[in-house]
Amino acid sequence: MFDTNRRRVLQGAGAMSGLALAGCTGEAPSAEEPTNETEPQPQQTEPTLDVDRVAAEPTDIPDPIDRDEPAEVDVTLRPEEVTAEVEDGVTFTYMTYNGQVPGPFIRVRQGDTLNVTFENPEGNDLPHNVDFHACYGPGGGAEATMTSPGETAHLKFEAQYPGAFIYHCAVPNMDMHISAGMFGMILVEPKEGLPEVDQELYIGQHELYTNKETGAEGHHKFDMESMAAEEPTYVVMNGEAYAMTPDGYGHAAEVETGQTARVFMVTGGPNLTSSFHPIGNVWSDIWAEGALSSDPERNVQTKPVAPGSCAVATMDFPVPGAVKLVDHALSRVARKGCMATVNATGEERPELFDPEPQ
Ligand SMILES: [Cu+2]
Repeated sequence: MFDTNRRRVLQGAGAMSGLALAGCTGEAPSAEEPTNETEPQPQQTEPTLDVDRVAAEPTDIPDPIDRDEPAEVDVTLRPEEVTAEVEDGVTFTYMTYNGQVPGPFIRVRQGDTLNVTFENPEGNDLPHNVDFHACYGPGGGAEATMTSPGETAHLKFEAQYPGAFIYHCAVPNMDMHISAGMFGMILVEPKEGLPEVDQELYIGQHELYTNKETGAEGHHKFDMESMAAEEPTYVVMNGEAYAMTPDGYGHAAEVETGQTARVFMVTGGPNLTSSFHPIGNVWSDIWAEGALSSDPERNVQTKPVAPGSCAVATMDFPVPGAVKLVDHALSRVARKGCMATVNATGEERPELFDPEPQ
């Protein structure tokens, strides 16, 4: 599907703007310009912050669907190019859907029709689009939504099959755009709905490839070479290093012991598979690939979530304490920013877990 569409997307991009094609050779907006040392160069100014936070709020998920009939659902996606912090003192110019990474959580029911408005803001530098994996149709809608800055496109499709699916930018430099943050999840609930849980969480993992060392202060520019080599500077959950931990914005969620939580996980990549694991817990049920038509696997420790795929998992919290959600390729956790925590509070249960047995 990709290959047959790619040429046409390339042609479309070329017709609308040379920027995307220029980017193919590495002349992306943040790439280094050659300098002429005999002439004075203009003062290089570092981009200023556009937003305080690019990390999607993990609990910002539409409510479960309470309908027996199909509906038409309006969705507006705006590709927004914003400079924000990856961690304290480190800035990066992200490409996002609606200013957050991952993009807005879209929730529909099998059989619903989506009316998508795709608004590429005037102030952007690049063309963008969206490919929904929940969509039967060329490029998942990528060609229909291909827009240059200042253009708006519309797409209508029926979500015919249930599951949790990624959506992502699919311009010619799609790896760069996804790595800069352009991915999110669309959940197509089965007609019968999902089992009830107490909390739902939205987590997206992806890699940032920059021209500086991990943690080096200042503005990091996008780096094509390290992306081609698949050697990321950061591997993050929800766009920023350790955003959803007590060192960042706080726990991804607070639960009480005895409650259940459902984690919606999407791996944007563009290159690395997440070995998704809850430290001090287990995936009680997990629908690999987000394939909700299948039966879940039970009590799974670590589940690969490939780039361009999702997982839907439930967790139980019989005892209190923080659970760390990680990619079990642990150098990404220890050195590159990849962790989110969920904190369970409640009565100690020494008969189940006793850290200081007498
Ligand atoms: Cu894009």
